[in-house]
Amino acid sequence: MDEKLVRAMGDLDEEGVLSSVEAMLSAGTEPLHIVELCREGFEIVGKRYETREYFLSGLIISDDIFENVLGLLDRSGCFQAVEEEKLGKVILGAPLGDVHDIGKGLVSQLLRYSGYEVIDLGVNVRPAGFVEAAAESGATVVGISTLITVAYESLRETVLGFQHEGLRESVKIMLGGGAVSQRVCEYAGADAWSRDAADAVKFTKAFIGKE
Ligand code: B12
Repeated sequence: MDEKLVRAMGDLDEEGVLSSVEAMLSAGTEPLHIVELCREGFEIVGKRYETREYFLSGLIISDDIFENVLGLLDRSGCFQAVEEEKLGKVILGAPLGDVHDIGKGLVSQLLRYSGYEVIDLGVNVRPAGFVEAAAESGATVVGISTLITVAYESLRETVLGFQHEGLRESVKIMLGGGAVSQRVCEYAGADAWSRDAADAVKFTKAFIGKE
């Protein structure tokens, strides 16, 4: 079943993807596992784009298909919102030069459902945009989602921006998205990185120190 979903996503077979997701939900599969399989499918799409088997339209179609997967997950009520006191504020955004926002959206949902207030700055956010938002809101955690390599420089500039404003000690910065790695984290001078949306919640809990 897992392989079928990954393959259908890679093949841009919307019907195949949605029927697999429906079957998995009925069988009680963890929604985050479904998301992870879709992410693997997206990787196939990305590779086919690199080898010119797919074009930009292929990337756009994969996004559309995933929107429908999210619709199914939402309707099944598996992402349950928690109504409780906000545990802290987290700023999220994609850096300057990057318009990918699917992973960021997932991270945002998970953080919200874990009781954190999310200030989502959207995509293509200037370094100063992150710094200003943290200064204005008092948020102490910033998450930056990066899918393309051209955005590495703006990651570094964002971290430097916090330093210049004297906020680096009070704000923790986590990176995520397909283009990040330990080396990128070190280059940018961030505090943590992961390619797993659930880690955004783990990091935030550790940074803010509340459960
Ligand atoms: C869908 C897609 C698009 C869609 C995006 C739609 C949208 N609303 O986001 C569209 C069509 C807009 C698009 C555009 C482009 N794309 Co594109 N796209 C993809 C694709 C196929 C999937 C991306 C995706 O959403 N994956 C699924 C999500 C769930 O994964 P994720 O973001 O990594 O998130 C997970 C984790 O990383 C983590 N996470 C995410 N954020 C965070 C944050 C924190 C703090 C933490 C802890 C965790 C975390 O949680 C998520 C769940 O586990 C990838 C291929 C790939 N391998 O990823 C290419 C890819 C990213 N795109 C690529 C390219 C080249 C482009 C374009 C330049 C194409 C063009 N010629 O115009 C433009 C970029 C424009 C720009 N300036 O940004 C390249 C980038 C190559 C590179 N080295 O830089 C890729 C890798 C394809 C490839 N292999 O060539 N794209």
